[in-house]
Order: sequence, then structure tokens, then C-alpha cells
Amino acid sequence: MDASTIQPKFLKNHNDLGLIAVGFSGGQCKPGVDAAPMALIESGLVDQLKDDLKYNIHYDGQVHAYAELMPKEDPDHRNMKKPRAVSAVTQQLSKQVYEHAKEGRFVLTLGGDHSIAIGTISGTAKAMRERLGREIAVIWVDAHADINTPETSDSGNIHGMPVAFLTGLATDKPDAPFAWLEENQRISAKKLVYIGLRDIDRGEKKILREHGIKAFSMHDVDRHGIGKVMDMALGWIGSDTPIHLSFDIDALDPMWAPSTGTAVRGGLTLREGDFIAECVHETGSLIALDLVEVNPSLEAHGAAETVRAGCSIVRCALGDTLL
Ligand SMILES: [Mn+2]
Repeated sequence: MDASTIQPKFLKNHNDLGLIAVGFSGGQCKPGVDAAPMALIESGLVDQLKDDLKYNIHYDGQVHAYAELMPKEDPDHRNMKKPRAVSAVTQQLSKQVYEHAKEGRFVLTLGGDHSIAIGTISGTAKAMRERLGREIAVIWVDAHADINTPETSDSGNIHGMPVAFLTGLATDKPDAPFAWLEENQRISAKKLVYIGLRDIDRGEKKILREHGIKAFSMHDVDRHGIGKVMDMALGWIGSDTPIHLSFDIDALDPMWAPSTGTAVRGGLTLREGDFIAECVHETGSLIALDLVEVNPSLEAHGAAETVRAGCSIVRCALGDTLL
């Protein structure tokens, strides 16, 4: 492996990378997803980024569990489970991401469940507005749309709601848990692109339709092939917009990534997942990556495989190539 030859358009130094390890699972009900960052790091990911891809890594050396932020009591709020815990963690994470991004670094966040994207994306959105006066685009690779509002969600798990909060489709009143999200931390629904969808709640389908959100489901991947889907996705975003890639490992078929909390059959192959990451890297517009929902405690026999798939996606997004 060698350092990438792609010149990043929106970063200060092409090899400066801020790494944040987030051991947080409170956006859903299954324990274990908090162990993913350590599993990814122990499998050699950070060393590969450093030694092979030549990144200069800024990492505080800890997996953040944010125990000090956990509220004593956390009753449901608007049907949301653990709203204060998720709010406190994402608000803190937003600051951590912002601190890296405002220095012009690439930000890699290893989760954790997908609720943490409220923190990561709000952090890069704010930093890019301040540094370059630009709105960011988000490519959300996932089996699920994660765009339920508290009111449309059946489960009340916040990992199914981050996109609703980030786009402003869901807001919280002053003094309520998610009141901290400000306008300059949000993203436009017009600059959001989904890839890999196949398990969408009825309320979510309505939201996607009504807001004209660009979404490539597995049907589109089957029809056009992943190459054409990426051309269309990146064409929609345009070449002059910073991209935050939020990658849920459950976008991959459980054949390749079985150890995840809400696995859905009929997903992307390992190569299709890597290809998405490679294509986004090649644009030079990628400014941040989240890798979430790896849960090494589920499907014990598939944990190593799932961790390996996650590492591969991160490497591809950071410039690893086959040749
Ligand atoms: Mn997700």
C-alpha cells in the first residue's frame, strides 16, 4: 500500500487525519457495538493508515465511552429512548469532530451506533461553513434510512433518527435534549444521498418522497450496477462540495458483515462497499468518514469477518487501491 495520489480539495494537509474512537451504544438496545473501535484498532487499522497509507494521525489514544456525561435519570422524551444520554454524547462528539475539521484535517470516527452521526456530521458541517463558507453533502450508506422523526419511529431508538435531526426535519424545543443543534450544524436534505437502502419504514418512505431526497436502493444497484449508481450519486452532489461519508456496516449483506445489530439480507457485496469508498475518495472531496454499527459481540463466528470488512472500507475511503 502507498499514500494516495489524489489531491484533497477541502483539506489543509492531504495526510493529516483526526481519529475519534466512540464506544457508545445508547442509540439502540443491543450491547457490544461500543467494543467496535477497539476491535478495529486491534486488528491493525490504525497502523495500516499510518505505515502503509502514510497518514499523520491525531488520536488521543482512548475509546470514548462518555461515562461522565451519562445522566442519572433518562426517561423517554417524545418516544425517544435515552434522549439525554444520546444528546450529551453527540454534542460532545460534535465538538471533538469540529476541533479536527477546523484545522483542515480529515476526520475518521469509529463507532458506535449510528446515532453518533448527529455529532460527527454537525461537527463537519459547522467547520466547513466557517473555514470555507461551504455546505457539505452527505453520502449515507446503509440498509436503513435512519430518517425517522421521534413521532414516526416505532422503536424509539435514536440510531434510526439521526438524519431527521441533521436535516432539521426533527427539531427539539428550547431546553429539550436536542435543542443544542444549531442551524449552522445542519445539512440540506437536497445534499443528502443514500446508497444501499432496503429496509425503510412507511413513515420514512413518505419523508423521502415529500422532500425529494436522492436515494439509491438495492433495486437501483441491481438495475444499474454500482458503477452507474456512483456516477449518479456523485453527479447529484457535484464536484465542488465537501463530502461526509457515513457508512453503516449493515449496508453490506450479512454474508459479508453478519455482526451488526439490525442485519438485513439482500445487501451490498464486500466489493460494492469498497467500490463506493474508492469512488468517493477519488473525487478528492471527501472530508470525513464514519464507520458505525460493527458489533463484535453478535454472531461471534462472524465478528472477525465483519471487523475485516469495516477495516477494508476505511482503507478504501482513505486511498488504498487494488493496483
Ligand atoms: Mn444506520
